[in-house]
Amino acid sequence: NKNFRVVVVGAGPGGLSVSSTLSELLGKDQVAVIEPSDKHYYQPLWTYVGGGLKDFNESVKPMGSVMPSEAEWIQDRVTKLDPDNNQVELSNGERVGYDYLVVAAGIQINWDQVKGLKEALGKDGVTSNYSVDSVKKTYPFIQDFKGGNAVFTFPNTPLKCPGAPTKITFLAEEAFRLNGVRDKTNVIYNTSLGKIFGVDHYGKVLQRLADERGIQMNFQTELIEIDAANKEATFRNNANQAITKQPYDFLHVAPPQGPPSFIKESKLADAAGWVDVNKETLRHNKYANVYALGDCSSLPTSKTAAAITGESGVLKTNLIADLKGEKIEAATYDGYTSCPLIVGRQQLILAEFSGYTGQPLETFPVDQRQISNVSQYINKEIIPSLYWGGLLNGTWTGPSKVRNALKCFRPANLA
Ligand code: FAD
Ligand code: UQ1
Repeated sequence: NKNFRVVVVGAGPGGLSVSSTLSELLGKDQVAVIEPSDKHYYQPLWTYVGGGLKDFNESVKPMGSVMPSEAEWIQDRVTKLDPDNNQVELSNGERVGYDYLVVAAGIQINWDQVKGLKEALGKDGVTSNYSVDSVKKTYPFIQDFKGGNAVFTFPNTPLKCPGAPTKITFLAEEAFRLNGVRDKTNVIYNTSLGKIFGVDHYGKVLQRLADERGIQMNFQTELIEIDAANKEATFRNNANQAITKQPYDFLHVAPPQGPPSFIKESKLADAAGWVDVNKETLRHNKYANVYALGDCSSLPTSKTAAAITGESGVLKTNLIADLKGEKIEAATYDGYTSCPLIVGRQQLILAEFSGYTGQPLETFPVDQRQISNVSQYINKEIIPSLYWGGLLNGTWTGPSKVRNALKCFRPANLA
């Protein structure tokens, strides 16, 4: 059995932002990163890929090229967590021991929870920006669309980037206008939620925009089945249990999601299956040498890479204090998250807020509810560099310092 000072599970933005800093601090052979995939994906780009505004290749890098040089990459999958023995088990049966564990394994997509989805995906107008293969189909299907029903769904589960299903709806609606098929098209957005966006501060603006663009909204409406042969989708209304069938010519699915099974089945899970951490310190509520961040954590904010920027800074401060045996006042996470709401090829509403309080936490000294082409440029061209060159190597821990520095420019009438 190998033993490490710190073991990190997963090399998405959560795992890399932490392992880069810790491996630099502790030196060789001290930090292991367990990650099966040989590719790392910048998933926030996938909305732009689906909308035809970015090439898929810009969202991928070889895992070896983003792995911290001082960390040991164990290219395998964790199958079991054994926190009572400070060990994890790999798919090859080996065990890896740790003093401290950081879990950052992301969210699991449960394609099977919609009947017929797996078979239908990627063919005959059925697509999803939520997978590596199908995201490449979205734009070709939008361009091939000749009119009829364009249907978009939002699942009845937690999901990563809760704005993503809405963003692709707006981008597709605009594309149908540009392609001259909009007047023969019903754009239908079926969401399991009771409103378009969880935070009303931005949601009200978004709803007004959806109305202006003629997007039909159906609330509490959950996709339960796809009949690809007949191009028909089945929905359940979760307010009155009514079942409706809807013919589609284009269908974008945001699939049901949930905690990874190996976490759900472990002692680290809360009742819902997420890694049960303190929402301020990111330390596990029962096992003091375990931390988690990102999509697999129980942190009650919306699951985004933007949230991970803030989470990673807090986690590292607290874990480094543990490693050094220092008694410091714990760093605390405020629930910061962001949803760059792309509403057109050159239009974006940069929602930034605390998922804990619902209060806006805006970086720039303007009312960010305004549609902005500058925000679109920042999100499309600048934030990707901040991700690859700042978040992954541990130096970018979110915009809170920028926000504080710019505060003096903020008009008094803004929140
Ligand atoms: P992930 O990035 O999913 O990484 C988890 C890693 O763990 C993976 O590499 C995986 O291979 C590995 N892993 C899984 N299981 C195991 C195991 N058993 N053992 C070892 N390793 C394992 N966020 C934003 O901030 N802004 C956006 O605009 C935005 N848009 C998005 C649009 C789309 C279409 C999607 C899909 C996501 C979007 N996101 C956005 C969300 C963002 O991509 C995620 O929140 C972020 O990637 C989560 O990072 P993570 O490290 O927690 O998990
Ligand atoms: C951010 O830092 C980040 O990660 C690098 C994102 O994820 C892709 C974001 O979406 C956002 C909004 C931020 C915040 C950065 C700024 C400059 C507001």
